[in-house]
Amino acid sequence: MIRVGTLEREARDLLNRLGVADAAMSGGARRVASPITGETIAHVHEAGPDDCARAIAAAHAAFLVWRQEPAPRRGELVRLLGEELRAAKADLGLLVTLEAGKTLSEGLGEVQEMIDICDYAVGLSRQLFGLTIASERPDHRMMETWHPLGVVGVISAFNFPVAVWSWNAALALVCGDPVVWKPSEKTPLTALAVQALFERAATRFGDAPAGLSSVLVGGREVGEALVAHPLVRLVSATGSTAMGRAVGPALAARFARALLELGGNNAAIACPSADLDLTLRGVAFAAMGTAGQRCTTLRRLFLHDSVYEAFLPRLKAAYASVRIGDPRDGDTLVGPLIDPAALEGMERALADARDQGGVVHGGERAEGPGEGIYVRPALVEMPGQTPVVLRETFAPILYVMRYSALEEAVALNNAAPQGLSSAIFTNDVREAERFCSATGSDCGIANVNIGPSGAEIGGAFGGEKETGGGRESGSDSWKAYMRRATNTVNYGRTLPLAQGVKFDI
Ligand code: UN1
Repeated sequence: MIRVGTLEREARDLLNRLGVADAAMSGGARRVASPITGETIAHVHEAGPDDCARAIAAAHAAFLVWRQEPAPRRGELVRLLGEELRAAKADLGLLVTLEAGKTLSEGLGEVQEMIDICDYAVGLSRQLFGLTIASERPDHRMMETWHPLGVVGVISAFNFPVAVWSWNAALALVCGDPVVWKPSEKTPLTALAVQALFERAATRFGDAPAGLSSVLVGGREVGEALVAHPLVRLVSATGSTAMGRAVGPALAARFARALLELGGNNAAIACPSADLDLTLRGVAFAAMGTAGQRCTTLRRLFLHDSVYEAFLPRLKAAYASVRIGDPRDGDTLVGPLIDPAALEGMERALADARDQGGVVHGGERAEGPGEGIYVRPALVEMPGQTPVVLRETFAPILYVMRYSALEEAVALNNAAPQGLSSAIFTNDVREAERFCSATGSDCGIANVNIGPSGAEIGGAFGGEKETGGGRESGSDSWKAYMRRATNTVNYGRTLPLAQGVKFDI
């Protein structure tokens, strides 16, 4: 259904319901467009240098109070945030769809991911355990204690406009750290909405210090302010490898922590024993879902010689028939690209692929409402892993190649400069285990019989090489948000020195 010209009102209604004050927007200079139709849906105020300095100072003042709050009580605030998110799921999910162009199912899924990480963090607030370590000296005990770190800066990307904040914020808050957030300049509305929900939770909590969570809408200069400020102890940044190359060294120069979640050029291998029905579904979602705009999107597919002829026509048929259109319509699977620059990047990559011997299926403009940029996802048969295949293009392009031996496929998987996610489709336990082993995939995520995208929050999320090395979300990722103290306690009456050193005065 084509509905043009109503999005601004729809966005305003949603923002009102979510508790965003008109003052946060009216008279603002930054235009926010919906990728659904390309139309303007709001203008928002931008933070200037003074706003950044003020937010960071307030966050630091909050830190001095919040770090003294027992961790399980900090968890109570995150529990309330989870309740607010549950109550607002429908509205916030739709706002994600309006602002980022994801299908409604994926917009709601993103909010569910926020709820899940809140639940996780609440449990974690009672499990910030340290180790007790055997001392080599008599009457001594060694232990580790984990303390709040300080102000955490979060820089997030348009494609997961709210979930990535929550992976960081839910953990940071239970760990005792305030959060200052610079959302993508393409998606400030969802950030303002999340901040409003946080404030509701904080009001119900009662005595949360002001400045515990804040949003700074703006461009590169806001990110630079976070990265440069001496009171920001950790910056968690999601985005391009180019951005990471600027952020990482700047943080290193002042010995602050960097948690980088950068590019991905994720591959899947379909082996001779693969269940091809399951492979087809796994590949289709991972490559075409979110219009190819996840950092975990499947971009390279290696098909064994023995399955190539059987599988490729089925995949081509899925590409030719996938439903593209308004992401608010329930049967749409592929929504719009985020902006014209994304289309340019896609067209450039397809032209390069043709030059490098590729045969392109799809990739043309598709029907959609208004000025939204809709494309048919592209499937490209490549003669080998040429330079364009090794370049991450943030668009729905899947390069398909052949292989004949698993070692060769693993080497191809690992040849990308990035190392985020990967998958193998096989029913051969040797192949599956090899892929997950030290000599298998070199990525932070290596899956068996599921695609590379759509990770759950329970595992650590992130990757190696040009992906940046950071880990967010589950497992022991919380440790990045705390400082570790090793305590050696002597409960004896003598002072033996370690390593048998003598120093008798
Ligand atoms: C991203 O694209 O930045 O694993 C994050 C996934 C999601 C997160 C993607 N849970 O696809």
